Amino acid sequence: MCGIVAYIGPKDAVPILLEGLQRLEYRGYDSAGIAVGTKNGGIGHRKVKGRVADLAKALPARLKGGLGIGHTRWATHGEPSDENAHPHLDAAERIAVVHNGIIENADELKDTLKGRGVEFRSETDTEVLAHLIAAAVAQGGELEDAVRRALREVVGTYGIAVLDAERPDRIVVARNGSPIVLGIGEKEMFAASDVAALVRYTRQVVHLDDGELATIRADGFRTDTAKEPATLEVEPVHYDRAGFEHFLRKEIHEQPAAVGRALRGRLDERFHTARLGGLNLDAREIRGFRRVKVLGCGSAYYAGQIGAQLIEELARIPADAEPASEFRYRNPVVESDTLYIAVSQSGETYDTLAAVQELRRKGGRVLGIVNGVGSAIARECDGGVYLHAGPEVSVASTKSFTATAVVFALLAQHLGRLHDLSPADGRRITEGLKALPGQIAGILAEEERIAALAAEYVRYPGMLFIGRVRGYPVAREGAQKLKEVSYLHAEAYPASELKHGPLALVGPELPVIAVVPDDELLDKNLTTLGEVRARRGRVLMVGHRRTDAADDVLLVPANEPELDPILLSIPLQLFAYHAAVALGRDVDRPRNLAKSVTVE
Ligand code: HGA
Repeated sequence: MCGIVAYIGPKDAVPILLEGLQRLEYRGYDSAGIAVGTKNGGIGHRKVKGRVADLAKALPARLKGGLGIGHTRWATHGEPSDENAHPHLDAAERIAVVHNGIIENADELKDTLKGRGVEFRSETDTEVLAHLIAAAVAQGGELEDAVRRALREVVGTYGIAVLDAERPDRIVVARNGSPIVLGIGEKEMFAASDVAALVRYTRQVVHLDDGELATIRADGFRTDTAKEPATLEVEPVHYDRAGFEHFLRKEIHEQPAAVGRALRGRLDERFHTARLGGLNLDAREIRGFRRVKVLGCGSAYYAGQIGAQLIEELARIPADAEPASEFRYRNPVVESDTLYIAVSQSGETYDTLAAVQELRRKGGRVLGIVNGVGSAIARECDGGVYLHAGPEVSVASTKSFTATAVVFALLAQHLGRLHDLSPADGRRITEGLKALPGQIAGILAEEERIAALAAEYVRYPGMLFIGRVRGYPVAREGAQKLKEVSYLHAEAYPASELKHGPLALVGPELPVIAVVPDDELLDKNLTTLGEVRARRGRVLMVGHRRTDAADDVLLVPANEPELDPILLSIPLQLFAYHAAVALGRDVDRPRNLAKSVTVE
């Protein structure tokens, strides 16, 4: 959330900042702004409520400079407005700051600064940083030291970039809880919240550690600790819509390839298990775990719930999933014989990162299942598995959800084969995994029919999603997708819970979307559907066979029962997407949401 970009070099910074902000817009889109060091030695800036495109229109032609910082905002303190947009400047307009994060003691600091005669122009927490840094700079010394001194007064999280009109040879960046990555160019340097803003210009990057400060100059960079640049493997094309009208639809259709990548080189057909190189755990250590706890937020949590079920089924180790945000605040009991698994697409989700840090502090063993290579969570964990799903730009997650479930299946197979999963069952899972890309492509080919159903169902004010056991996390993710992008009210319940409360809501105005795999619970599920229809509730079933118990059926091919949740989720992604399109929603920029939740 909130995107930061910075540039210093021989070119005009403005188009580079704008291009970077466009690429980061999925992180926040309520307002945007840039500040540049101008030829006459001052800072020129412009910031507006709205999108990066609105900012581009509002920029005066004379705004040019060889260094600059930019920001796209997702408000936490103060409504979206021109004044609250970043960058924030001190009264003399010597210092400009962009910020991702939350300054928790901003009110106190504001009172102190006001006492010293500082006038605030915005309602943000960020503005205190501009005034604190300006005050520190006024005491003399290097900009870096002034920023460090100012940050010592701050409690909270930040990724920041700082411009000083009187030091036009550098930009200072720092991170604590919110990501900052440096990009190394030919006699030019970049910094950003996310590599998406950099890939057009460079493949050489350096990830800052928490608590670290860095300086970028046209001819290089300096970090607190010595760092080897990493080479990015993503292509700029991954951040384009490639002919699709929305990133969400593009990424739904990328799933056969994403699953193929998640599986590549990881199927061990000799021992009917999975080869997972980065776990950093030997067989004996793995056999010592008595319990597995999966942590994640939003769709990562629901994918984690599928994962916990897979581990319990295939490895027979008790496993459950919990929202990372709840876990970190409840003073968790950390057990040495529990394997903790943190799930995050970006690898920067603040609540999940905080949970990992709490676990590590208490000596817990944590694996990361993460898409963002080199991200904070990936670096903080003892080991882990990358999704290799490719960059996910859509705010509503799809391919990383699916790839996470696939990686969990591999992990569960691996743990299972170290316990009592037979070679025959191991082989069954391997064959099932190999079939997934083709089966997903088959489901995607049904898009037209799913779109037609979605267009019909949007006339209802909301929908209830239900599923039993393997179907339940699928129902939760289905409801999540629908509410995220269509804004229709959608809730998920275990099918067995329906008659304990939510059935009171069911009637001609509230349809039920039922996830019904063809497993040992089929008859129970069909009975539940009968109970819904007896109350004149319309039923859309996602499952493996046609039945009179539902009004509408979306069929998916059967796989091994343990892997069914992966396939059952796919039609519900398309259903949510087409519901949102039918309602004319801004699919890639759903209201109030942003990707990569780097604030708590
Ligand atoms: N607190 C700042 C930055 C918000 C942010 O980082 N969002 O992700 C603000 O409200 O402007």
